Amino acid sequence: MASQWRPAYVAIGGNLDHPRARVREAYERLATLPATCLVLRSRLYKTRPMGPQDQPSFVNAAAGLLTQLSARQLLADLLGIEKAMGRNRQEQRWGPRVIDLDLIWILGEAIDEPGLTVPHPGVSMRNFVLYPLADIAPTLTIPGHGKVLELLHHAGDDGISVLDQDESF
Ligand code: A4P
Ligand code: MG
Repeated sequence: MASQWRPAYVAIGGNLDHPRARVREAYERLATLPATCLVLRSRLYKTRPMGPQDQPSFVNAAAGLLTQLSARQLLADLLGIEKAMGRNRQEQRWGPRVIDLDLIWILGEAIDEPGLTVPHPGVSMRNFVLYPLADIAPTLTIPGHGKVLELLHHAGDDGISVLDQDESF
């Protein structure tokens, strides 16, 4: 019997190699994952880097999926997309990257294992995750963290703006 379809949310970010185009490419690649439908796309946000400041601004976004994959299978596919898009794993922590795909939440899974923690532990501190997520899942409550809109108000809007269509980036 086929597995159930479950909602899942993926945070997308990058700041190298025309990041707006790379984020759009990530959406297209998410849409081709097996046993998965890309259902929702957030707006794109220009965000100040968390971590080292001597790197370009990031573009951040969030995708809403329906998937039959397990959290582990989905993470493996996300890492596969990062690799296919040229992500270099030798980077410094929180340094520049062409694309980063983080599994924020998937219905019914609470996992804390080496290599996979879901819900993503950093979600409540990161406005560059919460603003895009609020576009597509404003009523979501993330177990262990809280309601997306409340987390967003707490995190604030420092360094974050909706990416203007005309802005070259
Ligand atoms: N991993 C465990 N759980 C997960 C999960 N739920 N989703 C493991 C994705 N990966 C998960 O990931 C390292 C390992 O985490 C993976 O191999 C996977 O097995 P990574 O992407 O190489 O780690 P990272 O991204 O360098 O570090 P970390 O702590 O995950 O940081 P973040 O949160 O990804 O931050 N500034 C702005 N403005 N916007 C950004 O998007 N991103 C980062 C990276 C830094 N500064 C930023 C942004
Ligand atoms: Mg990551």
